[in-house]
Amino acid sequence: MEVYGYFRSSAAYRLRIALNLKGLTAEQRFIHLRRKEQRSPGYLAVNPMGLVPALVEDGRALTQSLAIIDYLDETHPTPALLPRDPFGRAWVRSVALAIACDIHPVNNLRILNHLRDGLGLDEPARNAWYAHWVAEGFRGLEAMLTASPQPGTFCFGDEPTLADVCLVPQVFNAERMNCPLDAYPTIRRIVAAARALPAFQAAEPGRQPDAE
Ligand SMILES: N[C@@H](CCC(=O)N[C@@H](CS)C(=O)NCC(=O)O)C(=O)O
Repeated sequence: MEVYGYFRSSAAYRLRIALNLKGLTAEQRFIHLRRKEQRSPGYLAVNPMGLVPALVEDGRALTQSLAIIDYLDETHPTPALLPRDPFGRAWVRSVALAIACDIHPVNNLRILNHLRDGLGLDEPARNAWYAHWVAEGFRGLEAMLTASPQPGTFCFGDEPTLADVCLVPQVFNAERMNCPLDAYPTIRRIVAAARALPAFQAAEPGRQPDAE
């Protein structure tokens, strides 16, 4: 199994956490996003969308971090990253999708680059854009998590799920961009608990071989 990623990519970070939680190892291939290696013909042959992560197994490629994690959860069911009951599964997915579909994409590197190169926004304006969408997304996430149908140490109960796998990297991004997090005590509590786990620690961007 080969995983294409970049240390600072939060989507790749999700996949690293999931692999670690399941005790799986993969050969790492590093795609340097700031050098635009995601647009190289070689990588576009793996993921035509030009985004990381991607997973290649037996010569077949999978893209989209959540689809890859679903695949790993089905092929390596223990420990499960989704609850057993249908409502719990859907709820955990709703948190993961709120992050992966509603929060993450608007602050992705290519969007920020387009704000700079296509629309001429200066750095303070780009940072304000970033902080606005973090605040908007985290406001909703905080309310969702505070009303978790299974309150516990993590987003849903006392075992980490796909929701935590997505939450921790998103908070890392927000911290890196100096977004204030005081208004989100539930998010901070859950992330602190997850960060205490070795599987989450080993996936941290600063611990990756391509970290700068
Ligand atoms: N929905 C995709 C998002 C992938 C994605 O946006 N990856 C970012 C890094 S977190 C990327 O490759 N960005 C490169 C770019 O914006 O050019 C997933 O979950 O895998």
